[in-house]
Amino acid sequence: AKANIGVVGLAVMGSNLARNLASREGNKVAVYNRTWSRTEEVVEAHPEAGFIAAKTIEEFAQSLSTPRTAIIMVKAGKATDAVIDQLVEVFEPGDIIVDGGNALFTDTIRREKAVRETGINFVGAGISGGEEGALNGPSIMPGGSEEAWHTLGPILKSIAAVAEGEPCVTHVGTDGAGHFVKMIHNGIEYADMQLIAEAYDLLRKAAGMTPAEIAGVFEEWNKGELESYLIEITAEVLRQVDAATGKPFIDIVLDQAGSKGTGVWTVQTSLDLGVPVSGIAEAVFARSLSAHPRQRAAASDLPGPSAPPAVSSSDRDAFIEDVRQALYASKIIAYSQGFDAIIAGAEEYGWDIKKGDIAKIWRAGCIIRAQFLNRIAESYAEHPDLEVLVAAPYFAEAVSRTQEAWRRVVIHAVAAGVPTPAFSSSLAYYDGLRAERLPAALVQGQRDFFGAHTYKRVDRDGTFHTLWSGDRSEVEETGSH
Ligand code: 2AM
Repeated sequence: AKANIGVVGLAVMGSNLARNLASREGNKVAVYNRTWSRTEEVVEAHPEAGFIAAKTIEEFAQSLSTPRTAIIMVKAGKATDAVIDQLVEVFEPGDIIVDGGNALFTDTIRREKAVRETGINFVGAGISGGEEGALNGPSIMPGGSEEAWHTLGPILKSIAAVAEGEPCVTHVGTDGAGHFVKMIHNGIEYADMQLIAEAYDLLRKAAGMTPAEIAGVFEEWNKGELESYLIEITAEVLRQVDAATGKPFIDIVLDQAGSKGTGVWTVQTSLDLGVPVSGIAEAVFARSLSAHPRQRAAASDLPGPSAPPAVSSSDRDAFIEDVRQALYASKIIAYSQGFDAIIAGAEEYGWDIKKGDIAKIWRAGCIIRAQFLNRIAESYAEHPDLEVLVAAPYFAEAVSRTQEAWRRVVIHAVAAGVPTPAFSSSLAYYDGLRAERLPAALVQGQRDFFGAHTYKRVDRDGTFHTLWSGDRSEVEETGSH
């Protein structure tokens, strides 16, 4: 019998995805890896999967029923292009090549265009949830054509995580839409993690709590509106004790955060699109700052506040509750900004992205999975053309209820000298967004003064310039601009 689906690239993500596919009713899975010994290893370790092992790419193509469908799970970049080139040689028009790696969406747009010329379908699919998700059910964000989705949809639905009875996969949009949305997912993940880290830092430094005590706080928070995978694992990380030293695990970990680039891509892309994803940007910058040990050493003697405020033991519970509310409000802003980037990307690249469906497929299988996403899905279901998520009734109410605590926490952090870039910038964004008048008017005045960049008036249409170096009268610009 031939296989209905194949996997190319059998490192951990690829072999786990292949095993997940094989475990589902109706699937027969062909596998191929550049290095044959790895294929043998995977096939021998998992006889229950009944893999068809291919030694060559030709054999792989022959082992697949038509339309052939193959998921590439190799390192993003050159390896992906190399495998696509190989598959295009042995596949036929109507067949489907899926890139399940973490490709940059503009690469996916380029590849889709090139592969389409051969009559073969190319689908860039974001797959979230890491190794565990690949094996037991990831959240999957496929782009590509409707035609490809018709064949691929049922297969991806069979392996995706399930949230409240619904598989966490939807056809996101054409060409690079899936990888774009996966990128934004990772950006939101950066912001969410940084916000949680700032909450921890405040409880530790401003309230003087131990990691174990803070773990207890996160366990409590996980029972309420903050309930999420990231809050849950934060409690576990903070509970962990280092076996070698007996110290809290958190205290033996070098405080320099790494990254693999998707957060940076989100910010770079958002800068190009003109979307203020300030929470995500601060999260990326916070990791960069942490990873500059020589600069940090050079600055380590610089002064902090001479009289930092103390949180007395009788104030502690109120402070903890304020931090919880600040975290919730900031988190709403992070997601609101992420969805802004999705709206702007969809507009720029011509994708019809259903925001509510995106929130739904993030409810399970991926790192940002949380109850909270149901509220986002509901908001977009009620108001599909919502201008900005934070203004949806549910979130507007939540922010109204938490904003005073949010302000107290930022004030306290500033006074105590505890850095909270994501809390602070989210609040600044919120106040900027809701402001009746912004000092952007002054910036426009400055731009007109030094560069004759012109301005618009609040009271009538047209484009104007003031003769700053002349008699300072106003002239109306005509046509040519
Ligand atoms: P390998 O086992 O032959 O190294 C993760 O590195 C996965 O990507 C592995 O399955 C690896 O195959 C595969 N890979 C890396 N570079 C590749 C390339 N240029 N062509 C094909 N597969 C590649």
